[in-house]
Amino acid sequence: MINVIGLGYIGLPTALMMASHGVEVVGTDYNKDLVATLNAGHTTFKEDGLDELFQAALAAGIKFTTEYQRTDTYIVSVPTPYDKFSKKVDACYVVAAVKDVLKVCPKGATVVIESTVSPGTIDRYVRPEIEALGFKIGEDINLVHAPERIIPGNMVYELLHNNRTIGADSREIGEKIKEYYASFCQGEIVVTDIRTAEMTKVVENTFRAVNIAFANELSRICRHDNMDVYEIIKICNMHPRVNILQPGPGVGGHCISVDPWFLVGDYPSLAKVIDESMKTNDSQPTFVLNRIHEIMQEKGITDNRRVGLYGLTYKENVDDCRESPTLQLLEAQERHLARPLKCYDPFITRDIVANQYHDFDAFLDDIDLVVVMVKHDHIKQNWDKLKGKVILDCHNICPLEGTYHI
Ligand code: SAJ
Repeated sequence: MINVIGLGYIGLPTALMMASHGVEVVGTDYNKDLVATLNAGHTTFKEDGLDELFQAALAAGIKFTTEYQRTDTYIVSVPTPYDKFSKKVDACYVVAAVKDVLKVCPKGATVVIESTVSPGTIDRYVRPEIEALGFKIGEDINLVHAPERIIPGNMVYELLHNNRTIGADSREIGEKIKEYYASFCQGEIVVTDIRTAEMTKVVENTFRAVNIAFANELSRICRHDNMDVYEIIKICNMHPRVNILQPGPGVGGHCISVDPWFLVGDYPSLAKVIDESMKTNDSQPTFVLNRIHEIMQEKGITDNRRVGLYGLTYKENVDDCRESPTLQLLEAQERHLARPLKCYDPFITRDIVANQYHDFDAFLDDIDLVVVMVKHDHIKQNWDKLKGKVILDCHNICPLEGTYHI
């Protein structure tokens, strides 16, 4: 039996996937409300195919509880927050989960850490805690790091099809854990050591962050001299060895906007390109804010109560607002003491910011300038309603004449 610890964005789909592929699974989370919701037959967030997967896992007998189980294999997928000042990963939840496992597990059990950690975290923070409690790693307990790679918005598909990495101290344990993942994963599964696995995960997200920063920087260069960045990227990407990503209003989510900082925090004198890239991405919402001011002046809009931000989530078609560019923009705007801009997001039904609307038409009625911060499918189906508005499109998706871009 596998006990999955932490039933969030990664733990839940992983637990469901294994359960629906014949592995006996118990999911544990310290959040009683979350466990109660799952036990009442409801998922806790939206993803294509997640509800169907949930039903299949329930039919296969998955259980949810707040208690750690006594078993031989654990998968830990708890959050790894990062300290905004030191830029270092905070492994406290991982360490706490491993310590709780040690209280109940039999000798020789294996703990698979799926949470993203910076290279060296397991050596520096997890091993010493285990050893301090008198356990011998490799005999009393085995450690594995199997970082996830699934992308929010397409998680279920990617869980099934992505290649995976498993880092283990011993080949034998690595191969044993590989079998569990192979129960559902159709991609290739590479077994390596723990430090390599830690590094690959952070490097993958850093690669994307640096490349988004490049696109964002191009958007500023092009804006400075009135060139069309999208046309330029489109043409460049026709070169067989060029593949530039898209500029946007900033980078959000809990991965690309966070993980690369771990490398900057741990290697401040070495991670120069990464540091600059992260600063570029982090200042992109302020760049959009300046664009809003420019357009307001050009169009004679003097009152920022007539400006509305469309989209609060960190990217399209998800309901996750963590580190979202819109929230970053609002924070930057607050520093100028202006009245908060109006906001609307079809995916966010609870109130999370001031001046948030829950009705799209009412939102549009109250504004003259719409800033498209997120390219939800919803807005692509509603361009008609935006006719007559001034539009700042941060993603180059609006077909209407006269649309402004970043
Ligand atoms: N973005 C751009 N321009 C682009 C692509 C993305 O501005 O061309 C922005 C998005 O709008 C968003 C942010 O970047 O704000 C991040 O979105 P994303 O779709 O690039 O990535 P995430 O954070 O949803 O998921 C990433 C993925 N990592 C990589 O693609 C290398 C995913 O595979 C990881 O599993 C996930 O991080 C994670 O959990 O680490």
